[in-house]
Amino acid sequence: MKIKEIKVFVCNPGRNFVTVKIITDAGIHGIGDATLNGREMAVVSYLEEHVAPCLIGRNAHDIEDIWQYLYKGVYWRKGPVNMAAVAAIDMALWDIKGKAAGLPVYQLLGGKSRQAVTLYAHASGEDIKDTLDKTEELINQGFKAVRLQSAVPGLNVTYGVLGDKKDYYELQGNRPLPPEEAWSTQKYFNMIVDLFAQARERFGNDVHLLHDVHSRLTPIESARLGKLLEPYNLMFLEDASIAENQDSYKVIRQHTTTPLAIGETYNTIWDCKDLIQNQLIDYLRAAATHAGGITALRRMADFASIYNVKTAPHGAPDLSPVCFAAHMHLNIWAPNFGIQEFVGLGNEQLKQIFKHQIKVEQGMAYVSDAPGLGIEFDEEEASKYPYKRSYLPVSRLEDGTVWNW
Ligand code: CS2
Ligand code: MG
Repeated sequence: MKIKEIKVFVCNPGRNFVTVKIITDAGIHGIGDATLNGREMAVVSYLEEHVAPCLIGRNAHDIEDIWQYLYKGVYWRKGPVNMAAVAAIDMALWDIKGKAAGLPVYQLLGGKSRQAVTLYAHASGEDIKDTLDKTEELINQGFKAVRLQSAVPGLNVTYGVLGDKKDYYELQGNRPLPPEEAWSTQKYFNMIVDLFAQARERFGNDVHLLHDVHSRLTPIESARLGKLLEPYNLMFLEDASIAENQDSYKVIRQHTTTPLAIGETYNTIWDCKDLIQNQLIDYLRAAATHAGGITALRRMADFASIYNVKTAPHGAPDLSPVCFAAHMHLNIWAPNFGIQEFVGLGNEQLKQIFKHQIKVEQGMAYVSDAPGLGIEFDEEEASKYPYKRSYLPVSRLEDGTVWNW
């Protein structure tokens, strides 16, 4: 079965998504997610100009060889643009192989290790009470795990908090230039421990609580936060410090037993190998779209399982439903699956473009048994929502120093 054509689509049903479609000479096609938030067109150009021409005529069944060809054959390996392109091709090829076999992708990985995928939802608020009220709503919907992010008093904007926006699409989708947001670690520390103390006071110990530090603390500040949060038994503290410096996690680990999660910005196993084998983290957040697709995440999950590190795939609003579908197959298979981030099944436009049968009930997601990834992309519907440049924010300390957003 030969690759006959590769098409790349960019649509903006509230925010930009990049979708790859591989069409074979057998009339079977597959789709993949190549969305790199704020740098979408770099991936589009990479795919159209440098990847697609090399793949036409190749056997669509040779997923591993194509992955190796695109990874080792490029010389300038790794990186978010390159690996998002590799990821999309890889997801589409797994989709094709599943359709050709008449099997959902999880069956090709090894079948189910569980019947459903546990999700964690996002609760954010303008203050602690608002955040906890949102948390209660999610618990009442059956979610067993909730990520808490609360506005930091004294800052005009805080990561993960919607402010006056109605949803993530409105928050993320209309930034023609990078907005600049102030950050104060001191103001953050004045609030953050109280948020979790009040959460445990109000909800008890059964619900899993999580938090995303979003790389904003220095290693010793992360150690301090982890230590202060120990009484509140978080499921994990995410991106406690910057992902580039794996040595940071030696410092953090020495001081706290709060479980640590990292990986959404990682593009290959090399980015997290030392963290995993030195037991410096507890959850790996790598995403199929950013880390090279299903082939790569399967490899990372297997490596992590040797060290009892669980997977907790990234599931932010900028990962398309195609990535979520790919994660559903990986999550239902992986023996060391931990939890899946979930920000909802999207707005109405998104549901019209990306059609799937994934069910979400009581905080659990149920994978589609349709052949392949179990998701289809409506080109005509997508064409109604053209690309619109939009950036991620830039963070600055209150003295104007650029910081980690
Ligand atoms: C965040 C993401 O969901 C998360 O864990 O870190 O929302 C992140 O901010 C975005 O994916 C950036 O594009
Ligand atoms: Mg994160």
